[in-house]
Amino acid sequence: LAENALQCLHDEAYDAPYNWQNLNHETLIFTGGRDGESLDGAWNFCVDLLDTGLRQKWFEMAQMDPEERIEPYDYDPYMGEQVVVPSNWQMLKEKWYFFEGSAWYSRSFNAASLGADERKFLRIGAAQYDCKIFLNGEFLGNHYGGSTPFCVELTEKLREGENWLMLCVNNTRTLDRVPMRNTDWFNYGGVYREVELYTTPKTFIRDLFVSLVPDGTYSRIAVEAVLDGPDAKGAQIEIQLPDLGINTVIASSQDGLAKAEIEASPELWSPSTPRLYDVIARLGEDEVRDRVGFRQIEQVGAGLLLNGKPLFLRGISVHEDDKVKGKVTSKEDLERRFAHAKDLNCNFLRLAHYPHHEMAAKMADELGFLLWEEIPVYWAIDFENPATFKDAQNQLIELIKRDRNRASVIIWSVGNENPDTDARLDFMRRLSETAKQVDPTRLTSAACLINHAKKKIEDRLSNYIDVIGINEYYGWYEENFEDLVEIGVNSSPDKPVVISETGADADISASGPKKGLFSEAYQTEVYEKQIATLRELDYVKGISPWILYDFRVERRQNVFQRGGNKKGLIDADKATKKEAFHKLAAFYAEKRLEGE
Ligand code: GCB
Repeated sequence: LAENALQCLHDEAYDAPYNWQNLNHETLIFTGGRDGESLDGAWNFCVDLLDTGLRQKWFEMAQMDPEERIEPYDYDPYMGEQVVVPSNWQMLKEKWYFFEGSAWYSRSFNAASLGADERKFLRIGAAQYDCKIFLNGEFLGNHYGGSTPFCVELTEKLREGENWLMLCVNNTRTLDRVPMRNTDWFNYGGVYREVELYTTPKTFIRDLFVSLVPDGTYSRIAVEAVLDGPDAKGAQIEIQLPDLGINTVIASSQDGLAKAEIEASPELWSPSTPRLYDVIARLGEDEVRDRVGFRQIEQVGAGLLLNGKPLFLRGISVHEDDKVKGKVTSKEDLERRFAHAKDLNCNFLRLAHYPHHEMAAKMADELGFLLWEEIPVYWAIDFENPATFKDAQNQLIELIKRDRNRASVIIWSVGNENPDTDARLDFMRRLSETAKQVDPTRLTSAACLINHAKKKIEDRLSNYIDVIGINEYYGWYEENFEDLVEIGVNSSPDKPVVISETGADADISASGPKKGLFSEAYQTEVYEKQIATLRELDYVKGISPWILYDFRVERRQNVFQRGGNKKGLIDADKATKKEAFHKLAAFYAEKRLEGE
């Protein structure tokens, strides 16, 4: 008791020793072509609203029969309730629906003894939001950010035989996080993407970036590999692209970086010809693989060019959300998503407002869709706070490192609808610069601001990004449609504009209205007017209306919303299309005929 009381006096310090944020983009490993050992399936689970676990150090508890224990204790890490990983706890039991706080996951796994030349890594696809990892009673690391993968090396800590892994995952919305407390999507918690173990040689390929040199000649492929381990310096890495007849060796420099530009004339990747090439990289016994498309995306004045040809983005925005599974993404879910995008005659998807499952971009590569990927720098976050910047920047780098071999991804978006303050400008300008440093082959964007008083696109951030995203809700939040026309006249941006959002709610359930706001008829009318107006704005180089499916959100509770944002062109059942779906599909069919 005394100890507990003392801890209460120093409450703010209870989790300090576990908050290193040492699991970040630097500890990620490249997993393409590697065989992982899945740790998905049943894990022991317990919610911990008061963070007692960190205070009492539950992770240190010895494995013993409960009847043998000589101290009182509040948790059974080796037994108790079970959940399936990946999952969001909100979707599993009603009592966890609005739970925000820490939850503990634990399970054992067996490990053979590691060979002298082996290393072992744990990779977690995503955990919302703060995840602390403990192995055999010891704290190994902590990751911030709810939608990007992270890795921790287990090599030195692994035991032969049974090992106990424990995760403390916290989804509390706080002022310093990215996003912070107020969003328009549901705050799902938990380990909701795959968990795997990987074994590599001591010196191995930590990262591999393969791209077309963006110089307009389409004649060189850039390869950049990061080698890690005692023999990384000066090591020889073999790169093969069999279909291009490439088989070459690159020597790494003193810091283990192997870089080269290789002459090649690949068939270019585009939505109509989504050609991918097998890439194999070998370093001694280590081998990784990927399938990579080669193409060039450019911003030239107010134009967007793909492989030198003008491009119009026929898009749709999409959240990662499912009525039954929450944020857990399956192959079937993504296949349905892309099939719906195809029905809409889209060539583009905006994956809002955070990094989606990595399978989405892999599928887009194969199927031929262009993607906008984004980090959750959403609305007003703590732009003044250096720790918040570090977190946002890390999420951005983790996303880029994960997906920069994906031809489908053309835009890194550094945020959405943020107030135009000095601190925000500095914060987001630096994010855009970071994206360019980590990946000089793609464009940057953000959903910028309209000055409604001046009826003009006006946002200082637009000077520091390549594509100006605009969310405009004429016919919904803004009543007067004529203003949109005026904005068109008043703005003459020197960069391409993409209408990253527009739309209106429609409740198509039996209790939905038949006319006026929230009716299907009203949503259709908004789309008709939007389409008519946007046809006239020649600097608009694409649109991604809001949104493909209705989605769950805590803050929408009126009689028609009932806990959901109903701006979907398809109901949350992911099957029933609304009338506006067909209007947009017809517009896009026309645009496609125009060759755009
Ligand atoms: C927006 C936000 C998006 C919301 C949408 C809405 O501007 O970017 O996250 O869901 O509006 O429905 O209000």
